[in-house]
Amino acid sequence: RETRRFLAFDLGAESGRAVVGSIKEDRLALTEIYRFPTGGTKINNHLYWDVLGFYSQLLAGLKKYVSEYGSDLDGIGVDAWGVDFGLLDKRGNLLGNPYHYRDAKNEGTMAIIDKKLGLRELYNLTGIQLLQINTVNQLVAMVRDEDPLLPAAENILFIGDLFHYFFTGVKAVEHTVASISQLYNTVTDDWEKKVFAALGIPSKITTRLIRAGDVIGPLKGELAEEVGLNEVPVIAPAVHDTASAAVAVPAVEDEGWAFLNSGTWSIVGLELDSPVINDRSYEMNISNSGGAFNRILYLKNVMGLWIIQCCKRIWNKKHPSLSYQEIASLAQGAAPFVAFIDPDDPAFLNPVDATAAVAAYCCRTGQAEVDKDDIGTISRIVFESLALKYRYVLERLMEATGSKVKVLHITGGGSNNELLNEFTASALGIKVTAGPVEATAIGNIMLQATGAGLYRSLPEIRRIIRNSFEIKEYLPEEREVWEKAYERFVRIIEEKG
Ligand code: LFR
Repeated sequence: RETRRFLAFDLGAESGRAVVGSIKEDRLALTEIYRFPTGGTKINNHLYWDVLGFYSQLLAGLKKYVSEYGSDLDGIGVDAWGVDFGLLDKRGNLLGNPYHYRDAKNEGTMAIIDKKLGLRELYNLTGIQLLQINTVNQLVAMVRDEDPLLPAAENILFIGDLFHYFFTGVKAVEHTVASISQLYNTVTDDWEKKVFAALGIPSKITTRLIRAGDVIGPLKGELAEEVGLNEVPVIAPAVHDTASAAVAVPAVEDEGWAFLNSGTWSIVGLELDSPVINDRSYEMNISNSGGAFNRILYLKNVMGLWIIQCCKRIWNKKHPSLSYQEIASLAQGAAPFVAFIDPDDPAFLNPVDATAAVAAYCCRTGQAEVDKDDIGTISRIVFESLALKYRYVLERLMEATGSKVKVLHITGGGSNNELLNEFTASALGIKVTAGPVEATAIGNIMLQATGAGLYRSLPEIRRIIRNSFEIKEYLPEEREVWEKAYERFVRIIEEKG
């Protein structure tokens, strides 16, 4: 066969997608063949992921593939958001439902970690930003709560790894997703047993590590038969979605670039050859997360479009048909620079009513009274604040590494938001490019293709991506106005009570 085909499953916090990548000569063509909603499930005060439901959806995606392309396929790989995990018992069965990282049990875990190990020591050992959502915090909560699942657990598998296991029966954890758990040492490239020991987390749960591009095993015979596929290898992408997306950044080497993968989270980062773990990176709480091809993704999480997703849910009660598109156009029509929020304020981690949380932040910081039902104003505040926060974070990434960024490449679903792209270029005062939207699925596919022997390096892959997808460019406008806005923004987020 001339055309090689790989199927990427990309699971996000809002939706899961099955995307077919067809590779012929130096071009990649993408087709989304299946999509389903994800999102958390709340039961009795805990927030979970319905992974068995997702699994049925993945099988439906495989069947859809067969109905459209036939029984031949060169590879299957799953990526997902990081930090969340399933635990397997000694017979290899899944224990309970994986918790959602926004579950409230993680509150109070930083103080425990600080007491038992020291936050600085945790950072020194792992090089990962301290965030309440991290795997280590979730496990510390389970230890604190004497969760009976933990003593019964023999293996930890992150969400994408879990589906690889369901597909193949092989227990393996891919290194990029292990790296952001904060149970992993990026320098020694292995699980960090000191963290387990200090925090009382059973280290027997550590699972064999693999790298992006490794063949995990064939899709189980009975599954292949059920969905109608011939024998097909399951090949690990970067299971951490952000690391798969980073592969698909249309960057030219040495142009002085940063990336922003924009989705539920906005991840702002630089690609480095080795980790930077020092006082500055600790103070600025920057992650040295593992990347494919042995790169380090030096990055920070910004709360991102999650805030808009939460606002939309509230507005949709009164305006059921309100779309993201309409939200953006209402924002465009609203008055500029009315007030700012710090998107990373804890008030926005899991708000009951995000529109009220935005209004309350503006009021509490003495900026303005805003009406929570004013869709244009609230969303404009969020978009402007995101753009300004990107600059704030990017300045810190540059300062800690002494590098100069000349272009920011925005990828992911959020790169569709033209207004936010314009704001970002203006806030940063540099050129911004947007696309590809499906960077994560593309990275997933290209890493599978690498495992299948098609490619050997990142520059080679990125050349094909630039060759295959349209990339838009945005240049800064109204520089002075945005400079002033930035000064105001910094004052507000640094002084807030
Ligand atoms: C993005 C992402 C981030 C991670 C967050 C929570 O989808 O994977 O990289 O910090 O979700 O897992």
